[in-house]
Amino acid sequence: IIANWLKVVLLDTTTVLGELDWKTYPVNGWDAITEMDEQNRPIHTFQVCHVMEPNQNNWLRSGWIRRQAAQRVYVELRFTLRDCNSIPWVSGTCKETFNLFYLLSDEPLPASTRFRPTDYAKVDTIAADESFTQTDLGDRVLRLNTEVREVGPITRKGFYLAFQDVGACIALVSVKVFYKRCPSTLRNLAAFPDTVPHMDSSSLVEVRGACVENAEERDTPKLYCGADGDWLVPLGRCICSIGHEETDGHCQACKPGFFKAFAGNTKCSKCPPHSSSHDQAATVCHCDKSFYRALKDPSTMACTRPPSAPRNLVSLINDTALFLQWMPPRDSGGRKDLAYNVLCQRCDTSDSGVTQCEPCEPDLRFIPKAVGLTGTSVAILEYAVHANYTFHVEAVNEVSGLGLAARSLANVTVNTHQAGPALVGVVRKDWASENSIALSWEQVEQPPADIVDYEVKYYEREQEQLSYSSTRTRTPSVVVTGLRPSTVYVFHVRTRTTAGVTAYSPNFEFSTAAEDPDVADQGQVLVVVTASVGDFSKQLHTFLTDLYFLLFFPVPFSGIKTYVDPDTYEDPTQAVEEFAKEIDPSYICIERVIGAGEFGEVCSGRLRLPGRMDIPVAIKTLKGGYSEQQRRDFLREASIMGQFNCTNIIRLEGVVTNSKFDQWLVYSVSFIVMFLILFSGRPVMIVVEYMENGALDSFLRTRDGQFTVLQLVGMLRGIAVGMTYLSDMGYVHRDLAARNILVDKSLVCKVSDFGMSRVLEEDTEAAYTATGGKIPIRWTAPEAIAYGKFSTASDVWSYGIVMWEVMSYGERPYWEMSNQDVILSIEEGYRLPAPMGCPVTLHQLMLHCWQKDAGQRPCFTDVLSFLDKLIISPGSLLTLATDTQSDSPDELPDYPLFISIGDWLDSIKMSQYKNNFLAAGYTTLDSISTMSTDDIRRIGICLIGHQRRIISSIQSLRLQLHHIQQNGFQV
Ligand code: ACK
Repeated sequence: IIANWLKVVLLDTTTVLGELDWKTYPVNGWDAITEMDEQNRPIHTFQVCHVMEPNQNNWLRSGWIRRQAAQRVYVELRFTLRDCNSIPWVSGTCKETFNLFYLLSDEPLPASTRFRPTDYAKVDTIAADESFTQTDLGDRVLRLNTEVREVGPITRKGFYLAFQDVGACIALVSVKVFYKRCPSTLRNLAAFPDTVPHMDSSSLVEVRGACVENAEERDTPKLYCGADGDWLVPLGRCICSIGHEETDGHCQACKPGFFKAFAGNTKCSKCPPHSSSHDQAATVCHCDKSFYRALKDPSTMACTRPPSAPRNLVSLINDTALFLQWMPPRDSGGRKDLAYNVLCQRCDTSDSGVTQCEPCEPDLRFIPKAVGLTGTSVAILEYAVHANYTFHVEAVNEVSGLGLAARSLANVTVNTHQAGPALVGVVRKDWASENSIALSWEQVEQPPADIVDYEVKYYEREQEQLSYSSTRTRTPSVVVTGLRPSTVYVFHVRTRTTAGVTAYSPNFEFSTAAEDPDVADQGQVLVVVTASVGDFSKQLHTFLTDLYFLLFFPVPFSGIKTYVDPDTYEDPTQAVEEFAKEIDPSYICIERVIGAGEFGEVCSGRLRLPGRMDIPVAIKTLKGGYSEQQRRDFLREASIMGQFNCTNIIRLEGVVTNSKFDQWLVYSVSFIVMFLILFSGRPVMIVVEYMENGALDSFLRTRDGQFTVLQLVGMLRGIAVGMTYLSDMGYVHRDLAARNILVDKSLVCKVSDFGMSRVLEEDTEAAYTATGGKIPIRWTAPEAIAYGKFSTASDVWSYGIVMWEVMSYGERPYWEMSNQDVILSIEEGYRLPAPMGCPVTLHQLMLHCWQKDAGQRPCFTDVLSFLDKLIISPGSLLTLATDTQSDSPDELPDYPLFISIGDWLDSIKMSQYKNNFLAAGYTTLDSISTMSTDDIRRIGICLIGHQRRIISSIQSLRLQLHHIQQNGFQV
């Protein structure tokens, strides 16, 4: 039951103001008594009390009562009935009940109608509950009874009630006639009208509800009106429409600032970030200015905007491919669907100095693709040489282009000057058979770098380059096989030099010979043709895969040359002559001094060889007043460097050994340089390629935290390529360290500083060992320190240290520990922990390089292929080494508080954070030694550079504590 019935009164004798006009039969049976109450309202009472006389049959009949909507009515009687025993001398005729009757009629009976008791139907015999009630005092009080009887069904428009007395003593105080209705109600957002129950008490009235305003029907809302006027069994429901929510059974409009996009009984939601609704009943919140919603975005999602431009876009160009790398934009616009598009333009400057740009040629290949990149790098193949490309990397998301906002572009201009024109003259057909064509060509120009091979690309002319094939040859001729008879093929050739690929030659068209019918019948030829042409796309795929790996991961040229130690020459000058080109000083233009070495200044300048473009170079000079030994030591490096030819090894352009200083005066452009030359007597110089970013260690220190892990791994890969080359040549570097790696403008890292004996004199890191040699302790493998056992394996150890330097942005290995302590710690098994933000895989590689047993360390080829795997699946770089882990074998001891937190922070120039540590409860060095990067962040140190410095110092502290635990505390 869900609602209380509604009472509709048809008659109430207590409220009838005038005469009741009820009839009595016989006239002296019932007595109508009307008294006035204190408010002067009539009280109608009917009495009868003929208890002493036998055979009583007194009737009292009401007026005609209109039934209205009633189907069944209720009669409520209030009366007193005397107990026969209470009447003295009462005879046996005394009764204690009376009878209730009714008569249906559509209208009042005419006054003349004779009263006939038989016309009336009996409802019930009414008895009193108890005629008298005993009071506490023992008095008997007449008690008022209330009895209710149901009368019906009422099938006519009205009815009469009649009361039959058969000899009782009754006072009928009030008669109330009413019927029940189910009241109008709201249920499940539907309104139900008030409803009269069915006349048959066992059946229910089904009522359909109407949805309230701003609601809509889901399942037909229904209620059932029961006979007693109660609502039963609610079914179905309505729900508030969009823009409205339920409040107190109604659907109210959403307030401004709120919205509801779907019909349902949910509340209005607050407008998501960057959106608002100004009116009531909003079904959607509109995005604020410069914010947007993509088509697929749900209305509950915050409005977003296009990302900002990619950051730190750099280009890298190696032998055959051009790489672009960048960092994600600072602002992703609040979305996760960030992608990048690479747009390319080729800009050429005419002789008159006007630069014209046009879209790049369509055959430029982008790997993996140019549009919709999700990673932050792309490789570009098939670019033309001697061209200026401008690449725009655009960061986009689903809302890019929706507004008027400018595009988020980062630009980089790449100049592909390093290779040269096609180098191939006319391509001639030497002979042709049905299935083969032999071609040859001439090399027209002096190549700028050594020729690796030629690539011949060909396709059937009729196929218009839908698919093509290609082949390689080391000589300027080739026999292309697997062709179809009588078919015209288009060929073009390009040269691959160690400096990159050239542009393709123009197209040359040649036809295969006509088919010889005798031979064609022989299945063998057919087989060849199907194998080569039918399987074309598979071949192409294999070829492209090979090419991809060749371009991305060129394996250094190995096993052909071996390194010749210049010390094996009786006269070291001979070695210089053999391996280093003598440069006429008039070709060198010195511009400025960029550094100082042990032997003299290092300058930058330009080298202008006749017939060649001038190139930027670094010029190492030998101080004036040098001894013959110094001159030999100085030039020793050139005779070593001159033997190498690898992208990741600093390239020797040549040496100046026998010049006259007056020649120099003409060519030096700066006063300092002129001065320098004037005082250096006969200048001796080593000219090497210019590396714009200088030494790797200082380069990283000034760009703390600015590279992606992938960029750092790219640098490490370059160094590994250089070291693989050196180890293949049989050369042991002995002083591999970040300070001896140079970085060019495209972030290509090259190994430099050759000629160990000299280098170590110069290297401020080198210290004398017990055996008297001078060794850079922190970078050197233990067996090399202990017994001078230098090998490629000891270079691998140093490579591990370089990895650590790179990943920690130029931190000093083993921090401020003394050399002696470093040696002892290594001996005890301690190894450098992973720098902050270093992927665990890279730290594992470092630990692998630092195995005590040299035989267990990886070789450089292993290192290189490991790094290549990481680059191909950069997901492997996502797990970072946890920085709380202790790399020491045992737990740290309790140790005394040597210095205060304040002193410690002062010592690392981070004094500004004293309060952060103290406020967070870090008051002892003991407590900070277990802090992680997260802890550092939590106490409010947000700058990455500062986090790195503090974490690094904590690691160093941990190491020192471990050392103290092992060896005791020495002041
Ligand atoms: O860190 P840097 O700028 O890089 O300072 C040192 C300095 O000369 C003394 O060695 C810089 N340097 C050495 N070789 C080159 C080179 N090939 N290109 C550019 N800078 C060089 C080195």
